[in-house]
Amino acid sequence: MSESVEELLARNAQLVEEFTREHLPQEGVPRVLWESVVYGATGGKKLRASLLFATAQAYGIPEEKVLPLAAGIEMIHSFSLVHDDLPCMDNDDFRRGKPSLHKAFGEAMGVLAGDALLVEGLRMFVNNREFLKTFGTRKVTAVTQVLLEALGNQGMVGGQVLDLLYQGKEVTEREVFEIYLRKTARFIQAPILCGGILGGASRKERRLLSRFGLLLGECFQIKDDILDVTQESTRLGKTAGKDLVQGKATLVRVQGISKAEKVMHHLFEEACQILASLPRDFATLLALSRFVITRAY
Ligand code: GRG
Repeated sequence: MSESVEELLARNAQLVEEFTREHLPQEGVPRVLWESVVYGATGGKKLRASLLFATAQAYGIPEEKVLPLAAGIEMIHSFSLVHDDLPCMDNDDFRRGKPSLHKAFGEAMGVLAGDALLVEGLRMFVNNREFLKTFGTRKVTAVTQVLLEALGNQGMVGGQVLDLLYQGKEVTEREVFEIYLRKTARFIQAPILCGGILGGASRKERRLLSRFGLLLGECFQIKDDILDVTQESTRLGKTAGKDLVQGKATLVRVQGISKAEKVMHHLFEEACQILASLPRDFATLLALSRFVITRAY
């Protein structure tokens, strides 16, 4: 790879954000709604889109073919952040280096633009004729199912509820991983698995990609929790140090930073072994995965 991972992420971010702005319907839509949705979808690392691009690339699929899905996934991810920042959730005023959506547009728009990011995020690829023509209804239905499962009660919504229920309580490592798995890991796994599905991966390859994706998702959340206690808000683009203040159930709280780091590296090793066992060139996916555990933001 001639470009750095940071350059790759920046290039992908531009691609995804331009596509989103171009394809988000404006006709008959209140201006404030369109603007707040674009505001919510703008910024961030675009890691999930990049994971999809990298997996699809290993199956010979160029970025532009999966762009509608990449944009949709990032909009849905943005929805989770917008709602997570609301006063009734994690109550955060700062996200992606700018005021949270509800701070910029008011609380009601925080709720409504969040809703719109989910629905319009799904429409981005389900309604895209070119995407349907390229991959066919069976594959598009399969990736939609993967995303809905990752987001539903057994996925992100359930994980967020556990996150709230365990707040301020004594928790075990197992309970922490239950939150990680649902709240974060399944939606990191999803774009990787979707790339495999669209690429026609065999059942065995899909099983290995799923396992790899979950391990990477757990690494991602552990790193996120470590950064929360070690990094500055300005570098993170969100308020640092909140987990301890809010009594969040994190591995750092249960085990300390150094043990959490060891666990993360152990999970990462397992993930790398799985990727290496797959008969494809996953160099870009591997580079992105290394970024997940070494990143500073
Ligand atoms: C979205 C179905 C659904 C329900 C909403 C509010 C909520 C329920 C869930 C919150 C989930 C959440 C905020 C998980 C945390 C995952 C996490 C650490 C996200 C940060 O991801 P980055 O660092 O963000 O990739 P950027 O800004 O770079 O895109």
